[in-house]
Amino acid sequence: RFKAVIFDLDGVITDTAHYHYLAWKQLAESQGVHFDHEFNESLKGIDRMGSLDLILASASRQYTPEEKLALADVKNRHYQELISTMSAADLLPGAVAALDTVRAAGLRIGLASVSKNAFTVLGRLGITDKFDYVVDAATIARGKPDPEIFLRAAHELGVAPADCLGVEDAVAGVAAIKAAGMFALGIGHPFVLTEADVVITSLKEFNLAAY
Ligand code: B16
Ligand code: MG
Repeated sequence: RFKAVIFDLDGVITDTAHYHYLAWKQLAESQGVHFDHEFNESLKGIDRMGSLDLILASASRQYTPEEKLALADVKNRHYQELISTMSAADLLPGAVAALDTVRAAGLRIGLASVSKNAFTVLGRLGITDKFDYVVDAATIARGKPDPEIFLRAAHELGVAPADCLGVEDAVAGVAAIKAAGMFALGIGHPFVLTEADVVITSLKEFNLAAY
């Protein structure tokens, strides 16, 4: 019944959350801010500057916009160093099979990641050509939970939002899919992704015919 499937990247197709964790932790601690896995969870799906603002909210002083840009850049360079060794071995179980199932069913495939490193990550994973359209996060004004990125993907794929299935692991991402008027498949736990139409544990359980 769907005409397109729009995937999130981090936490759905690959797990870059750990690399974000390492890079943000070093940055946070350099500013005297405690950073742990729980904090990292709350940053899932939130864009770079939004994440930095959440971290610096616990700092003991105010930062100028210039200082913030410089800190975001330090984090990003560390993150880029960490992802530079990624390979197809970093694909999450079931991810390629899910993409191939969607392709075989004749549906269009989009990627809606707010990561400005998404093109690099897709390249390292070796799956760039599996997508008909990849949103360039640099051209998105409002991050998730705003529906902008999912609406852009649908528009560029030439499919009405109501005919799209969105796949997300983050609360903010599921909210963005629902706000876009799409069917939301959550990857994670139903107690967490309460807004999703269906929740599965990983793409290993992906069953297009069931939604
Ligand atoms: P970058 P997604 C998001 O990707 C991550 O979940 C989030 O933790 C990260 O801060 C954001 O990308 C921005 O990433 O610093 O590389 O631009 O889940 O939308 O694929
Ligand atoms: Mg994600």
